[in-house]
Amino acid sequence: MARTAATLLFVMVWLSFLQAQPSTNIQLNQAGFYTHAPKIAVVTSPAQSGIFYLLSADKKDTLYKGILSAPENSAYSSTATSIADFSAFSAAGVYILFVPDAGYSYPFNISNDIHRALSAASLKSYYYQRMSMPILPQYAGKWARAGGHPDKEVLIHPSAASGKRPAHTVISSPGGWYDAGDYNKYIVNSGITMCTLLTAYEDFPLYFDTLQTNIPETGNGLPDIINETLYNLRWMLTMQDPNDGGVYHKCTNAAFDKMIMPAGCHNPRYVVQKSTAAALDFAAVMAQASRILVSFKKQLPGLNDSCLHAAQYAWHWAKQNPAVLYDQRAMNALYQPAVTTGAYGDNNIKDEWFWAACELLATTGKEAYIQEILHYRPAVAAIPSWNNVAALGSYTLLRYKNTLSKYRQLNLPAIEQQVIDLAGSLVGNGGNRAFRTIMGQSKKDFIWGSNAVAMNQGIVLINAYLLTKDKHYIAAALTNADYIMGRNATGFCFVTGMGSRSPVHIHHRLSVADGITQPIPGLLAGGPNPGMQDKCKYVFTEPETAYTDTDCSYASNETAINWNAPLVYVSGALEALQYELAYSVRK
Ligand code: G3I
Ligand code: 9MR
Repeated sequence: MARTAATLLFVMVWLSFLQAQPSTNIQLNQAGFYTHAPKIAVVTSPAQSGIFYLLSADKKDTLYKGILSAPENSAYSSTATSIADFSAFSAAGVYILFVPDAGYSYPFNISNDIHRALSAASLKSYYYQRMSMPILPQYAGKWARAGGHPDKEVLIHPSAASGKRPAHTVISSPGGWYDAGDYNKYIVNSGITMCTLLTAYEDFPLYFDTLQTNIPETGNGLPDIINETLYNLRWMLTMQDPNDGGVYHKCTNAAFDKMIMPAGCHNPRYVVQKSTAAALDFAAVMAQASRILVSFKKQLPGLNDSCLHAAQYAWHWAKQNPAVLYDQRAMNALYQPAVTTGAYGDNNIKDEWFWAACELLATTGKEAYIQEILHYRPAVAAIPSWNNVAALGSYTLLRYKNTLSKYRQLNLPAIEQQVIDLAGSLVGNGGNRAFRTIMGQSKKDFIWGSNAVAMNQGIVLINAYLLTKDKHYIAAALTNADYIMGRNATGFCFVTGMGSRSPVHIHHRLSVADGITQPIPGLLAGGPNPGMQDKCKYVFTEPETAYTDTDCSYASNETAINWNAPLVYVSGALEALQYELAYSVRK
């Protein structure tokens, strides 16, 4: 009898505990909502009764009551969804949603700077990725650590041997960021990353001028987004062979380091084969950096000139070596040691030619580059990725269209139309109906690094806004921030340390090996990827749910610099533009 009573008591306590827990069946941006923006939550519990309530944070007051939309089936998982739309409510504060059959949501904010913390954390994440220097407690708190991978003695891999630098020559290539969860650095992936961060600054200088991230350089008269990118830029400069202008494809171990801290890593480091993609990506970044650094000549005398010289020298090498592709398998058949780290091999480098030519034209105004722009211009615009960088060139031509329009042969209106058409196609089909996001309306969105697809879609949409001033595009970009922050079929806010339920077991050597439970904050996880190439255990395997918060999963739960960069761009852009969203809410 006593035992039955004890069991009953246990069940009652457990039930009340469960009731007090936020429901995992209400998916929303876990940071919250801009005061004047649309506000949507998605209910994914099987039984949906039709009504939802907006409550004060203490659950005592009901502030808004609404009707859930009829359930509909999601296209890329077996999830049924109902929409709770409370866009008409706009008072700032902290709130909870209550849905009778689903329970209480996580608490969330309504405010005018809802993504400011995300914007700062996503930029700060690059400080934690810095190589060859200690990460100090006054900037990193409990994530402080010793330095590692000094890269002052890096070997020329036999694949990279040249007359003046035979195999095993020692060069110095310190600094830069770790690429991702691994400890290597890759020029190709640095290319799109640097461009995206520098472009965030070019597009929204006033916002980024004031965004401080508490890094060692903060307060030195340069914006922190520039301070941070300079750390990787200086490394990139070491990757150019001063004897011919060629650029090594990567600086790497032969094989991935174990899951240990940097200070314990002592494997030999190599620079491997020069490639045309590396030279062109390098040229593009250096050309872009050069024109931005003109504004900071006082603080950084000579650096803009050095960058421009480096860009032109790499371009010159590419012209002489126009089709040196990086094929790791072929390279390993010829040289020892075999290199098995990330390849970033790309067999179509038309877009790299286009991008580099666009950046060089925008910076120098020299007509010589127009020939390549016309030769390699894309037929349609595409969402950028590390292996498809054409849109980066288009964005730049359009950013400088006032000065470049005199080159009528560029036909800038056609390039502009391509970007607007791409944004139009993202918006035109109505997005993912079940979650009301632009992300996830095509199965093709769910690839390795799918969360970066969502953020790069966001950048296309923001560019369409900058070109047309049509504010619908900002609202569309915001739906993808909502996706990243929790309004998705997994229910995760995909940025470490943000929101109420975010990845804890990210595939990230620094976060796994440091012995600290919480991962390094501000990192964007790769996201759903039904490819599941890591062969880890996935509980859910459909396109929009194939995500697992385990450190085994490099195919869905790694982080990478090229994924975080568009998050920095989009979160900053939304902060800069949020006041434009007022139009989109019906009162
Ligand atoms: O290009 C094909 C396309 O034609 C085809 O339709 C599609 C079908 O799945 O696949 C495409 O290739 C994919 C390729 O990325 C380009 O998108 C591969 O399947 C996919 O496996 C490959 O994933 C890359 C992964 O490395 C493996 O090479 C990711 O994009 C890339 O972000 C990732 O990068 C790694 C580095 O190598 C090492 N450091 C960590 C970093 C992040 O995981
Ligand atoms: O940690 C590596 C990660 O950065 C890469 O994206 C991934 C794919 O190249 O590879 C990871 O390393 C794994 C390796 O490929 C296979 N053995 C296990 C490694 C992870 O511990």
